[in-house]
Amino acid sequence: MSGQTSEIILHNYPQSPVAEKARIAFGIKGLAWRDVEIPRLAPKPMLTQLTGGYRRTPVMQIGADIYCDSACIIRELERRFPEPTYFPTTEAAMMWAASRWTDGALFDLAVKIVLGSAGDNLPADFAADRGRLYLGPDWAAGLRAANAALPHLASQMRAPMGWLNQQLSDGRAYLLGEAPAAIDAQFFHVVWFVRGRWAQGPEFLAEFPHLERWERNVTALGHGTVSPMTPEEAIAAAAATEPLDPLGTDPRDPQGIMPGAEVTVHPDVDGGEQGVTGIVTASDADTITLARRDEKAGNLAVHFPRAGYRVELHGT
Ligand SMILES: N[C@@H](CCC(=O)N[C@@H](CS)C(=O)NCC(=O)O)C(=O)O
Repeated sequence: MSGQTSEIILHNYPQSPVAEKARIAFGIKGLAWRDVEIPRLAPKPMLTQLTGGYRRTPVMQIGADIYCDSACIIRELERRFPEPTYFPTTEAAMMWAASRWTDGALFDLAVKIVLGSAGDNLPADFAADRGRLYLGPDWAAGLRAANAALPHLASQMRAPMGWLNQQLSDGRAYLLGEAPAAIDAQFFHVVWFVRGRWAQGPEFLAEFPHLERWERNVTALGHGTVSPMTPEEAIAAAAATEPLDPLGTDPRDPQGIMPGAEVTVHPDVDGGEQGVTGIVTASDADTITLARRDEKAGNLAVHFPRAGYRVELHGT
């Protein structure tokens, strides 16, 4: 059965910068979507019922297809809604490559600045949750180290903000010219986080007038057309349909991953997170799809990016 006509649902919460990236991505394509607000802290039982254990934000759902991670979301939106494209120039490879850095090292740096500068003002449960997720088992020491290193961390953020400011100084509306691209959303979410959640963020960014003009342009793209939905409605929407037909198999897979294999997928970082187990229905260099079944939501297809995720084959 086709999930093509199902509504787009984003499981997210307002303060999440990675969700802001997805919301801007909806804005670029002018899409209508339903907004399911999830808790900021685990456990998130209604979300993990759909994902099979993945608890990060955001997760996109279209019918019984569940897309984990903003890169997977952007890739799927481009596949289903090619116009206007997220890749308005001929440098899509450069954009994907740069996004591995915006979503990885640059985002982690912003997290260290935001959490490190908050010091003792962070609620204990939030500090423990995000500390473990981003700073590893010894996160309390990591937070203290970030707090002690704030001027250094700011210097690491200042250089790339300067690069963007310089590129934008010719008056272009967006990073690649007059058309917004995925890379605008991918850089913007970090700047949005630094501005909104670091007390010194606005003063720090005031050094970069072209960047600030770009921030206003990206903000003006908006979030598409959004209307709220309850988690119960989202689960019912999954139950009402079947996942899309799987996209294909890959005889060159370096791990020998083939349809029918049982696997567990984890973010490839030491975040202490639960993996998601299921049966592979499709995989290629960019995406892996697992079939799983939930008592209430029925048959589901859960999609992950390959880059940044570890796939463990059972029985090997
Ligand atoms: N690589 C993931 C990262 C997602 C991520 O780390 N999101 C943050 C929120 S901005 C998160 O999940 N924090 C913990 C939570 O929301 O439970 C993506 O691009 O979607």
